[in-house]
Amino acid sequence: MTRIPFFAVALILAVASGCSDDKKASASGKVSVVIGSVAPLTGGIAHLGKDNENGARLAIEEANAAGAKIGGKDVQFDLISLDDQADPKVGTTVAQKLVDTKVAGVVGHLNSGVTIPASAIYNGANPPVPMITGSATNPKLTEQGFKNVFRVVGRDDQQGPAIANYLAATVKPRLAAVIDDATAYGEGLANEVEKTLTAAGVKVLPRERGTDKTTDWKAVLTKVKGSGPDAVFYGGMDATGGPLLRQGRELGIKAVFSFGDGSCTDNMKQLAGEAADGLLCSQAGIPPQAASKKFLDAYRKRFNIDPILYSPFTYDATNLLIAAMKKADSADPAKYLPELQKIDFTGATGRIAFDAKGDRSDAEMTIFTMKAGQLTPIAIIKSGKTVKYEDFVAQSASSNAGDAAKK
Ligand code: ABU
Repeated sequence: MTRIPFFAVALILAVASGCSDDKKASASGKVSVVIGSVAPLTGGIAHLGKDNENGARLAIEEANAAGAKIGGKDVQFDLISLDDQADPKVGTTVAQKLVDTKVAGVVGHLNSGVTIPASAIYNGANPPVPMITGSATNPKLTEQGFKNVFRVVGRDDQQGPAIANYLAATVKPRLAAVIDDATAYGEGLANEVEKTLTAAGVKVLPRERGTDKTTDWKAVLTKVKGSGPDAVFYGGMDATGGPLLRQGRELGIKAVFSFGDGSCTDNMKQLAGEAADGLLCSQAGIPPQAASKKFLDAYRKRFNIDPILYSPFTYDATNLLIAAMKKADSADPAKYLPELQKIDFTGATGRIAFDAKGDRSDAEMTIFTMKAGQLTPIAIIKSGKTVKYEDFVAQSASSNAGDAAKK
């Protein structure tokens, strides 16, 4: 399976339909069930989009290798991978294409600012198309009352307090600067961090802002430097966060820098070099290296690289769609959606069940630091409790989620 260009979607329709029980046979003679994967595959965060796509692709390939029967017929799962360019307008256009293609389900999108408007398109379809994001963390996504919308990572109203409380407790800043990229994700997370820091007694400077394309932060950082903060938080993705960190150090800012999940990637060492050391950052789930050994071995074998950020979650999201279809014995969204809503599934990232809003129950948050060029997990926060990462690994030693972390 290769990435399918936008113009080829119509062609795929000739052999594949995932929506009704009256599906067309694929070239293999099996009934084709089409699952959409959507993420930015071009632009500054294409590496993260590809990571998300890889997770979905691996799950589909494994399901096909194992063989599946739905409604008494042999089925083949087909992946349509589309590029939303991290752009809300492109995202809604792509979402409409997937609805028109009658995909059985969608894994995506990556960015909250794209996923939120796209979710209205999937919800407005008849029947609504189930979608699971493995990376969009803005709370608004699951506050819209859409019953077809799910997320397998945590929310920014969990992540923001997690990283801000960790920062407040360990760095004990007197004054903090908060910067965002003016996206739904970056601004929303920065708001949560600011609220938590303020509640912890930290004075926060007036908000500074760039965009999701800003790579020259010197004007913003020069202003920040003038106020002498002890801590700087940035809400945005790694393609913009890396230059921000590098330029901050070049300007002589000594503050502790901290980022959310979009900038909590190993790419930071390429983007910011030695300036990345000492960075504190969070991810809205377990670290990729703590995913199941089965997933990590298969991912490395298939793609010859390590997962970057959320591919274990898009892998699980895809498997959740497939598991719900099998349980319902139907790939018709109207028939399998009720199974997805009440699913209890153990995947590469641990046990997954959804609450009434479609959020993952009891999602973990991980705090990392960059040490000697290595993004290193320090602590896991779950159900309001913070445990050292080594203790989390020891506690979960017998579970799937802990196996790989021991390596
Ligand atoms: N959660 C970080 C990146 C994706 C987003 O929520 O926009």
